[in-house]
Amino acid sequence: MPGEGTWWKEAVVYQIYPRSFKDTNDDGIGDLNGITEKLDYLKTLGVNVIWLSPHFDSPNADNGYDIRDYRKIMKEFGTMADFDHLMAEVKKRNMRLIIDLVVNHTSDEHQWFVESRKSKNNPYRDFYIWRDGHNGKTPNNYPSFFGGSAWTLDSKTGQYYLHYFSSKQPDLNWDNSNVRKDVYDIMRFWLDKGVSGFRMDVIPFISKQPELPKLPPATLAHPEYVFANGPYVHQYLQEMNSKVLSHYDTMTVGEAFGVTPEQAKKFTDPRRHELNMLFNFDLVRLDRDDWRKTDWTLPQLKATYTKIDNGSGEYGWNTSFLSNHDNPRAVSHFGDDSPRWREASAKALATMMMTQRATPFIYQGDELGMTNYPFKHIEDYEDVEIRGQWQELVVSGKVPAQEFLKNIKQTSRDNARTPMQWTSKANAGFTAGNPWLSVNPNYVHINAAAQEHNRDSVYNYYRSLITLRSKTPALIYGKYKDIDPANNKVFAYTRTQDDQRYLIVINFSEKQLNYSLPKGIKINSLVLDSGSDHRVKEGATQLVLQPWQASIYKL
Ligand code: TEU
Ligand code: CA
Repeated sequence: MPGEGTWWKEAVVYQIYPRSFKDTNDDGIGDLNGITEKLDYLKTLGVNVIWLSPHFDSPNADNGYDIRDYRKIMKEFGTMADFDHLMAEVKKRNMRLIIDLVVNHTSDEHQWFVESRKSKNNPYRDFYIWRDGHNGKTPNNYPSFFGGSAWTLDSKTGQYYLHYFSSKQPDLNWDNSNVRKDVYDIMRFWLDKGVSGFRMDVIPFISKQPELPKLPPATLAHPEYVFANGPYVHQYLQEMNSKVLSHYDTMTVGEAFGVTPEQAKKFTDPRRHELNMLFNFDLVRLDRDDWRKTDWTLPQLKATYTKIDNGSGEYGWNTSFLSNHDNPRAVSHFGDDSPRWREASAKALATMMMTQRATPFIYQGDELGMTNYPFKHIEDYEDVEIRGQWQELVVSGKVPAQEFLKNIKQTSRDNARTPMQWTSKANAGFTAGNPWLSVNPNYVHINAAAQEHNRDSVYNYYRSLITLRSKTPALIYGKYKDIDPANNKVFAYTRTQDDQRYLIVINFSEKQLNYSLPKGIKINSLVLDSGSDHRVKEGATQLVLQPWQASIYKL
């Protein structure tokens, strides 16, 4: 198989959202020392790469995705000495750390922007994207993802600056070679400190459309497909690769909002020397229309997996993830988070997530089957995205408050951002202070302490899956094939490498089912099962599947 033996293909990644992971100084905000404290927990889980969401100096308009100084640590998270200590402790455990590279935009408080806005001829003016208004209005009709226009008028010079996200996140001008040079220096700074690569925030957006023509009406609802298709994105990534990445042993994953599975190869085919893999959004946004929750069916989900798998082609590589800090909790989204089925469905999803031909990314807390938060009022939300949309949609009278609230309860990013549930003690053991965002009240029974020593817990099932994957090359590299795409209750697929053949069967319903395997397929043995008492005979072609049962068989 091409690429066999590549560490970042064999890795299992764990995403940490530091603000919500573990607080060690009682200010209610997670910190770097909290991560260091929990490294043994992660080592025991079996993950070997940590992706750290932004840890840089930031005014936190978007929780660190607005960076003021790329070479400083966010003061709430600690100091550079804390970072160096964390780095050393990660290495001591033979783990690796990748960090978030957020360079489509900076904070408006970054020194480059502070300079840039001073005058039209400031040396940093061209670090950002400034335009005159058009007939007294914004330069074009670009919307911001966080509500309102993507343009803000700056009174100092009377020009508008571009920001795809909040007005506190001005977009950098990558067509300026000085911007690129400075970004590459930042990357080297962190690589030289020992990080093993980057998750790159909205990286396909770095190349803007020449002349910034206005968006035709058909693209207005999903401008990401226009933003991700600027003419120089591949040229810039190749330059970044040759100038920086190729000189280190790195892993790179691009957040590919606006990139279709068909376009993925152009980023990840190693012969093109750009990135290793992408986060494709088609799965996590399967049942989404912007902030609205829509329906999904199992055949649609399966078709998406097949499309993503095909998209990487023979040479490219994929990621597998069901949640992150921008999406609701996996079990609430794709499983059933009611007390009766939460654990079984969380295990079923874990099985699916961990057996794709891709590097798995586990989002903090998903290994415990943490759930969405029971939001009630708009005041319960903290996210800049929700506050912006509330202004644009509800305050303006376009959408009734109840309708908006009903949807965002399921789709809001804050669902995934509530503090990590460590114990059944006050504030889930996350902090001895006042948590920055409310702890999910279900921490009393959903927490790490309760699961670590329970053989049947979601946490220990993840451990088994990780162990199995790391010793089974076919589950990492093997060819992926959906063997029953139309079935709307059962997801069954094979992973094949030479004569090694595995079958994964997942019951996506709360009913017991009799399942006849497609013709020509018979079980050799059971390898791993999400329940405890399932038996299957050698040669079996019929299975009795328990509700939400997930099993891995050898064929
Ligand atoms: O997110 C990119 C992104 O476009 C979406 O996931 C976005 O957050 C939103 O949900 C679209 O409606 C990245 C980061 O992951 C996110 O946390 C940041 O807010 C965003 O970029 C800006 O840096
Ligand atoms: Ca703290």
